[in-house]
Amino acid sequence: MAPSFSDIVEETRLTARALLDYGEHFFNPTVRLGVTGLSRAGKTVFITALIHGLTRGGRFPMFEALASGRIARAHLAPQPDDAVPRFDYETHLHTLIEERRWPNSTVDISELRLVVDYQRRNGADRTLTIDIVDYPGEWLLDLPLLNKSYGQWARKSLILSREKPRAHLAEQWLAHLATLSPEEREDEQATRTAARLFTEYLRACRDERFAMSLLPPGRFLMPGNLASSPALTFAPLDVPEDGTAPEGSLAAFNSGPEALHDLEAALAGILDCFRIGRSTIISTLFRPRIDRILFAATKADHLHHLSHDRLEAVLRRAVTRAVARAEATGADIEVAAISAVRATREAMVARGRDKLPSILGTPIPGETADGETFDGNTEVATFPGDLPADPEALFKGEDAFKGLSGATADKSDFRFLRFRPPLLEPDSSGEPALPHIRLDKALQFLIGDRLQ
Ligand SMILES: Nc1nc2c(ncn2[C@@H]2O[C@H](COP(=O)(O)OP(=O)(O)OP(=O)(O)O)[C@@H](O)[C@H]2O)c(=O)[nH]1
Ligand SMILES: [Mg+2]
Repeated sequence: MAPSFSDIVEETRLTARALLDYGEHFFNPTVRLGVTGLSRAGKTVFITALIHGLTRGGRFPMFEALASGRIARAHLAPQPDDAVPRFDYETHLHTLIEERRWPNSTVDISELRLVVDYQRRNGADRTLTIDIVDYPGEWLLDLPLLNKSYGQWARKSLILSREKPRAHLAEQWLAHLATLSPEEREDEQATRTAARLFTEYLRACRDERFAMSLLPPGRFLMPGNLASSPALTFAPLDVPEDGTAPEGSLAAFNSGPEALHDLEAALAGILDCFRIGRSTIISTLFRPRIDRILFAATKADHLHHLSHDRLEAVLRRAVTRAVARAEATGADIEVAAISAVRATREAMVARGRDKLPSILGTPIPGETADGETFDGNTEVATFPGDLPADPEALFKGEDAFKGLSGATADKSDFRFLRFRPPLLEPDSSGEPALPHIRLDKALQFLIGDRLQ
């Protein structure tokens, strides 16, 4: 059939529109800033501090475009994706500054769009749009699930739950499991109970500080908008790794396609934000890709700056393999010890005849050290200790790092006090800037060249 006149007009309009988008995008590009890390890594704090610094004009000497005055203004704009809630920047900021508390752990994905009006070095006025996504770090635990079958996942979860130290946390769930037979008729109540007990067990593992990176799905712990939905009403059953479930059976119900489908969609969405690789002109314009990766140790304010070099060395050692993989894709890599919201100050504190490089901060109410419990109002000085000169020492042999999971609370290494966000003095502009460590350097690396 010959195209009608209106089709041709429509076609032309669409083409023109595409070209316009192309031109728009070329001169005023959009970057997506993916912030990723396990739960408690500092993603939400980082994003909040970054937005505050850009919109309010933070103290960012190393972030050239801002320091040299080429950024006219940065403001929040409606985000492009209607299906995703907006990142609650205002509440997070209020919590940090007014209440001097850290934001709550994130329970669902959210997104924010930031528009930066700036002047290029050659004088031309331009706009850079930055889209930022925040999500619960626990969801990351689910990435390996994407290429596992229900049988494989159930098998592995069961083996882990029967090992020390998890076995006693799993008792209730395992007792219930013993009453179920995978071939039995499907039974929603039994599955709900299994899912609830399994979730309680996962939560106990997390709270008891056992290595949780082995415990997907994290989506059970941070269900977001899937809370008590059928998508999360499943649990591991004692099934063979590659068996098939009889129709209508409990096993079929648990491994039903709908159960994992939504998890998969959410994860694929996150992964899309983080696709890595060299780009062609077309893919630069139409597909997200990663050309820069910053590996950050996020709470550098827990150490005196004299130790920051060592902290960076430890981080570099820890991410060696990830860096090698990322480098192969052509992305630029940087490793940095930063603090998005600096909660401490530094001082030399006399101990005996020595002067020790110490940090001062207000411990969160309820934190304890040397038998003392803090009330949340008192500032204390602590000497955080030295990291080893050779980072290898933390990874091998006798002195290997025990972390929080491998030892009891008082025996684990480098157990830091958690401090409240800093008390801020309003400056001349009224709204105080947030103190930080190298957040400007991080920004310069991540988006500096987009503002040339
Ligand atoms: N001292 C200090 N503590 C920080 C800093 N950033 C984060 N924290 C601490 O780390 C905790 C976790 O930070 P969040 O930003 O909520 O972590 P997250 O990665 O968003 O965690 P989820 O939402 O659970 O995925 C906070 O509650 C603070 O205790 C920082 O710059 N300095
Ligand atoms: Mg968070």
